[in-house]
Amino acid sequence: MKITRVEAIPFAIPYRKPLRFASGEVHSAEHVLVRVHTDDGLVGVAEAPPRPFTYGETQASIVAVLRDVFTPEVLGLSPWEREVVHARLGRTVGNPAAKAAVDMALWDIIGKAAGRSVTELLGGYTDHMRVAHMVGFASPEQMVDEAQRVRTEYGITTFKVKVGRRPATVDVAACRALREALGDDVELYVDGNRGWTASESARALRAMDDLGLTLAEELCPADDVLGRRWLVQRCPIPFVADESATRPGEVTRELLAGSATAISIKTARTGFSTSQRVLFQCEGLGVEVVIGNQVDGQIGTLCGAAFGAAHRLTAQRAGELSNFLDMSDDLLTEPVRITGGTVRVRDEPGLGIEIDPDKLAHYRQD
Ligand code: MUC
Ligand code: MG
Repeated sequence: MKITRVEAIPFAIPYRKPLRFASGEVHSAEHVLVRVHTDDGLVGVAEAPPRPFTYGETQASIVAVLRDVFTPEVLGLSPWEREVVHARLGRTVGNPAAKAAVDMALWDIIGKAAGRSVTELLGGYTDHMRVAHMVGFASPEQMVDEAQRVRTEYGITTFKVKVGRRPATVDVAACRALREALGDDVELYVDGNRGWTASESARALRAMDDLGLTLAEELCPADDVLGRRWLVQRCPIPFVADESATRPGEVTRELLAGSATAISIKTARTGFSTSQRVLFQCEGLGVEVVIGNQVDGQIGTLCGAAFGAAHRLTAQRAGELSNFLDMSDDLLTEPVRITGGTVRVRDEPGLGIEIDPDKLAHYRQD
């Protein structure tokens, strides 16, 4: 089986309401659908969500790098030769979402060829993931309303609250309002997307000490090297590295330097192959991991769920798998459903993704 063609199709689907956080905001899912074709007719599918404010990739850059740089490197290879694909794509620095989409589409093909789901191939630990919902910036009342609606409609009881605004008292008030409204049974954790300094972060953590937060993510920049290390040493809960530790080397550096004590794994930027490397690295070091969300659509959500459910360590805590709820539509013939606070992985071969041709025709931008 040989790779014969790679399609990179830009599409845009508006959000019902924008998601706002310290490093940016998302109003429309301007993603790239990646389809890898093979000579025996199997096609692998994945989605690349650019986050220009974090990694510098844009929809146009992903289409261009796939067309001009990565596709010529993989044409003629077998989808089973994943290490060769990685060695070739890895020569280019950066472009994580473009590389990850190629990797996940190859796993989709491998699953279809083997007649097994990607979750089974990766580890087969379970068939579902508990879901954590990300609550973006708004007034405390609006944030509470959203969390209550999501709990009632989808049974979700874990919430990641975006923080990192100034003054930090705004976020402290929002977290307090969420705890008071939702009670002690929900899990709350915070993600600052590098919005605060180390001292602002320390002050905010002290002010929220009684709220029972479980994780603190990227409260200040990792490049504030000594300040961040100082903060992490004082942080009473695991401090998650997300955008500061996206590759195995960065994970090692951040953890060994004492700049993080937990790691967010996002299949949108490390695919399945590198996500697995990061996961096993964290497992060996005894560090907690979270399945994060790069503001994925439903295709990306299925990828995150497939990976999370495959492994014990990722399945034991809720994964951030609900951002697609803010989108007005998606591309799948069979939409992703969250019920009882969980999402089930598809047991069809590969990722179980079928694209609705009419929806794709409607939303594609090329
Ligand atoms: C997160 O965990 O930071 C925001 C930007 C991005 O790339 O992911 C989201 C959520
Ligand atoms: Mg984050």
